[in-house]
Amino acid sequence: MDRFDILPSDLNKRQSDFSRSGKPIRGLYCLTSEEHSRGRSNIEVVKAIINAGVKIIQYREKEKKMLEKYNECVQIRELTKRAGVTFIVDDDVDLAMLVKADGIHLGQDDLPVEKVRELVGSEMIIGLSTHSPEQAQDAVRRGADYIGVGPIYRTYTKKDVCEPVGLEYLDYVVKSINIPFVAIGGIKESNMDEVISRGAKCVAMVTEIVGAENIEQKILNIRHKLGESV
Ligand code: 3NM
Repeated sequence: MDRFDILPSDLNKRQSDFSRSGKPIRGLYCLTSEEHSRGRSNIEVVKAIINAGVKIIQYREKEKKMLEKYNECVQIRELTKRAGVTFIVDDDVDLAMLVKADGIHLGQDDLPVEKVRELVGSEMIIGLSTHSPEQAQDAVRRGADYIGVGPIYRTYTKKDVCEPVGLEYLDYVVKSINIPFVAIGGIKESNMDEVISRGAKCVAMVTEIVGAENIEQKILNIRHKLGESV
């Protein structure tokens, strides 16, 4: 059997785009990356993202010192809370808990989902990056609230990224996994139609947004393509 084959038991699973805590995982999902932000600070970028109506933001900074990350996350928590935006912190469980983020996003080499759940409780959203059908099934078994599915296309934004998993893995997740998922990796305004037409309801973009000359206009174009009223 091919690894992308759909098992009969997987069929007819209804895919939800809500996490267990009731927060929607859909639409445009934005991530910070100051090194790609054309000299703008993360806070400036987050303000523009919120102004343009995005409902999920992940704080992702691999190189900064923890104190700087903490100070930025405190500000972003305040901004997102006021705007009713879901705020997810990448990797750092302690940081996510301290700033009372809505969620934590983990990678395959981070702490196990079920152990993080013991720490954060049932209300916090736990997302897990996955790159294969086996990892997606494992994420569901471990109790992840949503999975990242990628990289769909080639990307140079993530340092230790694997080869693109392509649209075949996306098709597998659409048909076989019944928790929300976020398609990620090399997704742009120019290629997002391909991802959406295959069933992705939530698309994550880093450089396409933070590196845009006019962040708000870029987001409005993308939200329009997603069928949102802007
Ligand atoms: N995670 P861009 S790809 C943060 O495949 C991240 O899990 C990925 O950046 C994964 O939108 C990626 O600039 C980087 O291509 C995505």
